[in-house]
Amino acid sequence: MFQPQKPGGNRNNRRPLINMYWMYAIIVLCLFGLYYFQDNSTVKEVDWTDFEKAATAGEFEKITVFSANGIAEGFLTEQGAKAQHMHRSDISDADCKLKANIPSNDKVQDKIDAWNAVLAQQGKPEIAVTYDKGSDLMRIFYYFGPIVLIALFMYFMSKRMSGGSGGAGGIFNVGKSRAKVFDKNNGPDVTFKDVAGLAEAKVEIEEIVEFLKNPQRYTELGAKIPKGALLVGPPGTGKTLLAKAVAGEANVPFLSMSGSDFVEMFVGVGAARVRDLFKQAKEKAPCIVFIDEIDAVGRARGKNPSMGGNDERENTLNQMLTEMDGFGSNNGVIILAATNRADMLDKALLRPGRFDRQIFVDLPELSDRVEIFNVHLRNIKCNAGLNVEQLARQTQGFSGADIANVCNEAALIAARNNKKEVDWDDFMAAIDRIVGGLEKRSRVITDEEKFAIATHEAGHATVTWMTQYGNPLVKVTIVPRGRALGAAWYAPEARQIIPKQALLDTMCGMLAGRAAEEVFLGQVGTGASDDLEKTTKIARSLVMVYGMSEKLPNLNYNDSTGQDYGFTRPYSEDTARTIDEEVTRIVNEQYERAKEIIRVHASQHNKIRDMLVEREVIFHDDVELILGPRKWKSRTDEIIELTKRDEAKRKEKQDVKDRLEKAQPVTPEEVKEEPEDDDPGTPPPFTH
Ligand code: NHX
Ligand code: ZN
Repeated sequence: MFQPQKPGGNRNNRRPLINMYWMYAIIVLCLFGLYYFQDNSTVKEVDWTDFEKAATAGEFEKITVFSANGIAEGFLTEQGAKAQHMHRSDISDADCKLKANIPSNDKVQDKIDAWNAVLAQQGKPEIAVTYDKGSDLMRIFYYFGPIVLIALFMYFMSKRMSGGSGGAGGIFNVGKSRAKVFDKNNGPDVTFKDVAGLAEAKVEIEEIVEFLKNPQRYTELGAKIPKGALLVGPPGTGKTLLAKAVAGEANVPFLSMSGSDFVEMFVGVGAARVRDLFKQAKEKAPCIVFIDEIDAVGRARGKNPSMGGNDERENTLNQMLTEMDGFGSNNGVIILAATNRADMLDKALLRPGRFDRQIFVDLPELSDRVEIFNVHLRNIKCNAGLNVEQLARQTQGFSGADIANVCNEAALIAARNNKKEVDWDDFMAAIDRIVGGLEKRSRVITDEEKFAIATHEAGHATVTWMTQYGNPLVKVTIVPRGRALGAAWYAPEARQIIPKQALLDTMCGMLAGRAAEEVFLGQVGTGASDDLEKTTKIARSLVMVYGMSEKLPNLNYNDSTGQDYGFTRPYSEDTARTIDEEVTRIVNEQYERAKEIIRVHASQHNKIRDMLVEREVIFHDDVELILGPRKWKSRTDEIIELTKRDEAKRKEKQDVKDRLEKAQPVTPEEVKEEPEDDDPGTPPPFTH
């Protein structure tokens, strides 16, 4: 382990002394060495008498004596090799040798002298002798070298896997946390300025940065620093962005991890990673740990152990619970976590002392969307007259990520059309693209089909126009887009509370396409499947979630905790049948109502249908010309009016304030000037 370094210390000499390339080089060299020193000869072991016989027969060229081992090797001449029935290998051109143990009582040199004397008598050449004393070491290396090399190799491999800041994978490393560590030098360059909207969430999260920067401000008053905060909200609303901004602003180390990083096949690995993450965090304290998508581990633990469930995940969760609020103190470590399903999380995780505070990150409101658009439009060359507020109004229900996508898509569309700047039409096309998919003008549609599609869409338009809570219509189109052949586009209204009648009106409008087909075509087609699916879902939640049906009032059979009841329903068979009956009845009632509205407004419907067949796309104002102004004011208009009124009030106040400030005593020079400028009694020059 490295010693903790002093802040001033040089952090750069952490490089290992021998790096991996040197290791490879050494291994290759050793292999070459082995090959070079290797005894690549053909050897026959014989006993001493045979060795002696060969020597006296003059079959040896030379003899090497390994005195330490008591071995003699005789190198055979060509004839000698033949006589011993040995062959020189063609490939290695190796020597042929005879090898024998020297009898311990013999004096080798005397023996060889004797042999040479015999050979001299026969007129044959003498045998040369060399003595090799140091063969022991060579031999040991020869036998143990490869093992040592393999051991070294494995040591360095494991070292390399565990080393480095990235914390690469590898079998030696499964229990290590895979947190990405950011600090002052390599932090994400996101600040709170880059976070548009989310005003309330920002206040809370900015406070967390404060906790880390000067904790004594809070501890002096006896307050405990919170352990963690949970960022909750739908996807794309900027939870991760907020966390990144904290990292960018806090100036403390920031450990980022995803909940799924804890999940692994092996038993105990998740818990080990949690332990390691917290160990790492404590070493770096004060610091922030960010766990994205915490529901991957934090989902509520199953109730019945017989189901088996996911023991491994539960172990991981238990480890996290103990780490966050165990006996060990982890001062100066604040844990941020993000999820889009807070209701699914284990209750133990949400208890004070763990994630004490939940920060809701909601879909952006109108004013937030204006801000978000402004952030994303900073880098986009757009038309100077672009009405950002109108854009924000057209993107009700969009998340921050969706808006970013709209801006980018608009720029792409403008570029495709070789425009110099991105204008309103590009943004509209981008929104349509994102909501409805790609336009498919190439789809072949017969006139008969076109008529049917127009009938269906005109039905939607007519009925929503004529119901109180029908969403304000934006346009109706029979241009195929994505999977749809046609569509009626609405600006969905942002409601906090939805009255029952609004649900009924929505269903009525959705069923109106099918209803128009039945009324005017005499038969219905398959196309309305999506409408029916949505309608049935609404009807079902009206009965089961909102408790609004007559037969099952004020009952909620919804399970918002996400905890499964196994395969049992929390209601009886009778209730199940009643639910089905109520859903059926409600849908039927709305279908009949839609048909009724269409019959009453048949002539207008047909006008809209014909206009659609002719123009393919018609807009709000065209429909208004045919159906007349709507009886009910749209909530959006109301909100706009409210905002305008607030704005006017604010301006008025500001004006009063300004005037008061001006009326205050001022310096003599200003007093001199002022009457000339502001005197209302002075008539304009040209009236003289
Ligand atoms: C088909 N599409 O699948 C053809 C190509 C009744 C005039 N054979 O209700 O286009 O029939 O008011 C999301 C959005 C399926 C999911 C639209 C899944 C459409 C759409 C089927 C108009 N407009 N139906 C509508 C339509 C079809 C479908 C969808 C979806 C039609 C209807 C699609
Ligand atoms: Zn439809």
